[in-house]
Amino acid sequence: MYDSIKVYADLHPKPVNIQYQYGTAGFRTLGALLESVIFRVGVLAALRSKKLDGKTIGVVVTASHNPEQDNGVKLVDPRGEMLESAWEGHATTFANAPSSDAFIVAVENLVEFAKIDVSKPAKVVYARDTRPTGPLLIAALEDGLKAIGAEGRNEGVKTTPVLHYLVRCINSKGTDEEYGVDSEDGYMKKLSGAFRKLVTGKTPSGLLIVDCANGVGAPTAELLMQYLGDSIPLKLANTAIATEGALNNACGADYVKTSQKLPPSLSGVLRAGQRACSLDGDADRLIYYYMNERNQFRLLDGDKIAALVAAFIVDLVKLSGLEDRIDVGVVQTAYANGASTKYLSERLPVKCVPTGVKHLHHAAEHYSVGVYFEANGHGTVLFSSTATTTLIKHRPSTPAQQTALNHLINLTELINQTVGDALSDMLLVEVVLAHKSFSGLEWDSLYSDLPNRLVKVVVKDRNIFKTEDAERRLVSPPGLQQKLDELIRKYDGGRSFVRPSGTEDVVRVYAEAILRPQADELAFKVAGLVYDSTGGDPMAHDS
Ligand code: G16
Repeated sequence: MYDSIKVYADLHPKPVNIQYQYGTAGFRTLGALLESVIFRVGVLAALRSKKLDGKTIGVVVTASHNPEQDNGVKLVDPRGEMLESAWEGHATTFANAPSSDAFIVAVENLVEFAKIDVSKPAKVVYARDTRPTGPLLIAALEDGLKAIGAEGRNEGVKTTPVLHYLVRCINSKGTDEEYGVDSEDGYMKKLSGAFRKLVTGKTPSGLLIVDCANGVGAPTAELLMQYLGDSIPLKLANTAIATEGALNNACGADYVKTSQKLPPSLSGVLRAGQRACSLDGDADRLIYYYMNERNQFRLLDGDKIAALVAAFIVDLVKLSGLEDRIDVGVVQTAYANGASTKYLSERLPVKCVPTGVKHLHHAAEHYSVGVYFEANGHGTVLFSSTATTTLIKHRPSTPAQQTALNHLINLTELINQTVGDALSDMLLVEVVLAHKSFSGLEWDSLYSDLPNRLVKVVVKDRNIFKTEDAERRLVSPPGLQQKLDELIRKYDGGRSFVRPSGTEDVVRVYAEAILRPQADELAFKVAGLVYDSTGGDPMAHDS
């Protein structure tokens, strides 16, 4: 095995002078710099599979919301969740081994450290998004699998959430917790079937425009539309997956959330009162918005989705008579708008964790039903296995209870519980809007967002920024948090924090305040302090 790994590793040498880091969602940098990393990830995924007795591990080659020239890789554990964090360090060590010999030593060390029986089988299922560097990187991944003798299953171009779904289906096949049929067709049938049941007898809330970010969400949404038939009127926009430079460019969930405006391509298309949504580059994030009567853009972000969905589920749990047996909780990050946290905390338990789906997912597992959404639109709802069993075994005493119970059971099918899934979340939102007969305006009125601003600052070394308290406070560089505290105190309702991004080479600054100009001013002053304390790009710009 080691001889073969060495032969293949020599075909994918690590570029000199580059240090890789497993960040918020795997490795992410310019696609042209990732060949050696992806090869090594292939070997790592196979070792993880061997360690877990031949369970299938997932690999997605994607850089999600990042610009088209970037690429990256996300690893998926057997239940469809993100790679166990203890293995992130191993991934970083693998990626940074300077030579093929050093890489072999790293592999030997991991085999010994993790007590891996290398004679066990290894299975890896993989897919990629639509980036131009994808095919080359998939070839490198396949070399990694060949080098170690792993069985690979190529799923071609798929969304990240579809790949997560497939991993869980493959590993749960034939068990009590069978998750679904392990094919894209199985995914489509599961989601569309549950959706149709949930909206039976309800009137759809009008045409929904779906901005596909010119990415993999476009073909996937197009296919989903065939399964959904006339149960929901959808119109796809930004579907140019073959146009160079179009991916995530002035469109998509990240653009809309951070710039707080309509993708220019939808300007003039979206009429007053009409709602639309944007997916990101690998279709795991979702942001909604609508134009109000005065033709002003109104954002309905991940926080608003969490509020809408959590309230709906709490009501159904009460109506089905299961209030005493099923607790519902919400998980957010520091980016959650203060108004959303207030709204939700008055109704149910809310927890704040560091950025990254892996953190939210694990925290959400502590509730019978855990609703987690990042403000950027990345999130889902988890039903614990006990809660799922309770739903199936419950015998309601009234027809109204039965109806609510059926809805909850159908929601467990509609929601992709492995990871945030823009298309599944979109159908979930549409179900709630149809049940409540809500327009964008009524949904928006649940609470009023505090004005907020996100900016990013390019610094020499983002690694000097260390945080605590779920990333709400800086512990390094020394003294900077005290300066921030003094500044923030001057703003009515001011709140701000600084953290290094785990997906881009920047430091992110978030600020909110009671008034819009104050939120903007606070964000840019904090960015200035960040720059002054470290030496960075004075041109802090909108994220
Ligand atoms: C990834 C993560 C998200 C995170 C986002 C930004 O999203 O999955 O949990 O919020 O990156 O992270 P950071 O602020 O550390 O750059 P995606 O959609 O890009 O995979």
